[in-house]
Amino acid sequence: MADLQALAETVISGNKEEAERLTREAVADGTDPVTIVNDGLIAGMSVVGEKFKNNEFYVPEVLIAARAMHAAMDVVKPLLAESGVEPRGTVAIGTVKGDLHDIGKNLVSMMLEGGGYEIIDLEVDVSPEKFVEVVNEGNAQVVALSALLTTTMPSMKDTIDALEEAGVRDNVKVIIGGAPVTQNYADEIGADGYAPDAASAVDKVGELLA
Ligand code: B1M
Repeated sequence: MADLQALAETVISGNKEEAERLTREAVADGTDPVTIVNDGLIAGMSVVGEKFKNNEFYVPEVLIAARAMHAAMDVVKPLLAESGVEPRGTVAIGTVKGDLHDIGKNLVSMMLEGGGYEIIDLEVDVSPEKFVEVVNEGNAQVVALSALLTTTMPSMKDTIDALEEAGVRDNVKVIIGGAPVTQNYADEIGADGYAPDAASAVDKVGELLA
């Protein structure tokens, strides 16, 4: 019987090789890939998210844990595709126009992936038009906007306005975050949600899609 608690521990400690090995072992044991993801990988990343929230983990530990999670995910992904398992939702994420900071955005992206969401990563300096284009393609249920500069925060409002003008605002939930961003600002510009950190972003997206 696969030890999924041990698998979760390898994600928490960022032991990539062990995470891959235990995942292969679980697959060989016949453990359901969804159970591997939920009770091993997502369980591990949830602990990482909590530790990050409580300042017990810092950015490097989260990145190392995410790397282990990704490596293990690569082992199970083909099996998930075969069994027709749908992701919990698809999130189009990017740092807004004029802003090149991507460390926080990447953490949010990795935590969401660890939380079972499909990610469309638009990277940095993403224009409102680009977000509209992706929403128009119909794959994303959530648009996630990150900004680290007070001067680029207005791009968040521009993006929401552009979604409205394109007539697709009601098709998606918009979540925003980044060091200078607040719940008040989210309310002011009509975003559906705000999260102060990567782990809370996973909770918020879950809430918005519930
Ligand atoms: Co820049 N920079 N930077 N910088 N930089 C800040 C943000 C700044 C506060 C530094 C300072 O002056 N004290 C300041 C902004 C001031 C302001 O606007 N009030 C600043 C400035 C001014 C600039 C430049 C203009 C500097 C210059 O060239 N004169 C320039 C701008 C470039 C541009 O974007 N156009 C610039 C450039 C850079 C570097 C390229 C050198 C580098 C970025 C490298 C990279 O990202 N690849 C950089 C860095 C590293 C920083 C600091 C030091 C660290 C940012 C970071 O990565 N934090 C930053 C000072 C600081 O914050 N101490 C600073 C770690 C990261 C994990 O946290 O991104 O907050 P954070 O993400 C958190 C949460 O905010 C949240 O979750 C994450 C994890 O918990 N979160 C979300 C983030 N996005 C979210 C989205 C969500 C939900 C939660 O939902 C969608």
